[in-house]
Amino acid sequence: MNAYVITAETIATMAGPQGYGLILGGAVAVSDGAIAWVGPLADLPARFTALPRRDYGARTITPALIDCHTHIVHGGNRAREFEMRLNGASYQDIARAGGGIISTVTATRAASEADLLAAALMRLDALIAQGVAVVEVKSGYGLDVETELKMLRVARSLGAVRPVRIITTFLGAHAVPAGMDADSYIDTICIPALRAAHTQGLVDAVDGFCEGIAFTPAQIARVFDAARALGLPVKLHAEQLSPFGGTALAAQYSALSADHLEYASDADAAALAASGTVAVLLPGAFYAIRETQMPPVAAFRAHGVPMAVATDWNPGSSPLGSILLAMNMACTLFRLTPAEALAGTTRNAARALGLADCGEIRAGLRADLTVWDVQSPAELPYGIAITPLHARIFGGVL
Ligand code: DI6
Ligand code: FE
Repeated sequence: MNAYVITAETIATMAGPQGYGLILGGAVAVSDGAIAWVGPLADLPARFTALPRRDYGARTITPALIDCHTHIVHGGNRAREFEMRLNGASYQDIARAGGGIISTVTATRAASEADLLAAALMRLDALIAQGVAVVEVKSGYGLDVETELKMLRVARSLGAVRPVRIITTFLGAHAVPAGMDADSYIDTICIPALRAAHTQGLVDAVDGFCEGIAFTPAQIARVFDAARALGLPVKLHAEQLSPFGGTALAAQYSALSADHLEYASDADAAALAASGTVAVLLPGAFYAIRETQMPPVAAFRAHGVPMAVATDWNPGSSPLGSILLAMNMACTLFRLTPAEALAGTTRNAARALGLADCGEIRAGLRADLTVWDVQSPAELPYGIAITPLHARIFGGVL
């Protein structure tokens, strides 16, 4: 049995419905990859007192971070479109002209599995270096059966070569491929691809892009019905660029999360609260496309909707490789409190992925922990492009 105790002046357990769950002068006992006990060192039970101990002194221990919305498997980049936007084109203009998501589809289809894996590993390593222990990875740049499966295989293999947990999401309903109409794409490619990916054990959840430049709520509902028939949970890119009815649809299907939500309404917030759906805020996309409509954070708070924060790391709307910067942006741009931002990448991010075994420091959960060179948890979202990671423990392994 591999068992030990770590101690630090500050532990933000993130346990409980809100706040940091702070313990000052705390200890965490780890046994066989799980958290066996957490509390003030002075109360450490006798059965743990003889274990090897590591004292992290004035540092802060938090749960390891969770990035619950990424697109880190993709070919190519879209720096050229960044230039076009800086010369006056909008994100939607570029999408309608066959650029945008479709240009990444072309690059992803052309890339070998080995090249996709190498590129994704560089991105994953950047997240791991920031204390991330769980990363959600979406497909959606294939838009044909073969390439959607290729993306999901690459995503799955990431978890075999790095100490990180990968949650895969099928996002076949991401964009309409050139030369097809949306309805026949959904019925003849997207849903068959989902069934094939599920059969091969490649899918943990199902997502879609519900938007004027992508799919209607009725089209997404067909994908969600197929997911439900396979027993897979759903989530949705909703109300990112316009009010389009995606959030209400997500709530109707008891989605794990509804993501983006800039154009969500008070009624949408009430619906998310009623369905227990997490609102995933993606300030990197808001920043990169210079959106001005803010997600209704006050309504989420008022209705008690749990809020998560993620990078949305993708080559178009959010080439953001930093979960800590996403937390800073959630505070600075969306006015989340630092405690909400940290809950957004721990407790609530776990919930957004349907994971009950991580995201807090609590007895019985996985020992996915991070030790930071900071004296209070608010320093994590406060710093801009600063990574004060001191140590990362994954499944009890330092
Ligand atoms: N919303 C987003 O922000 C990403 N996908 C989506 O549905 C954008 C993906 C891209 O521009 O490549
Ligand atoms: Fe996204």
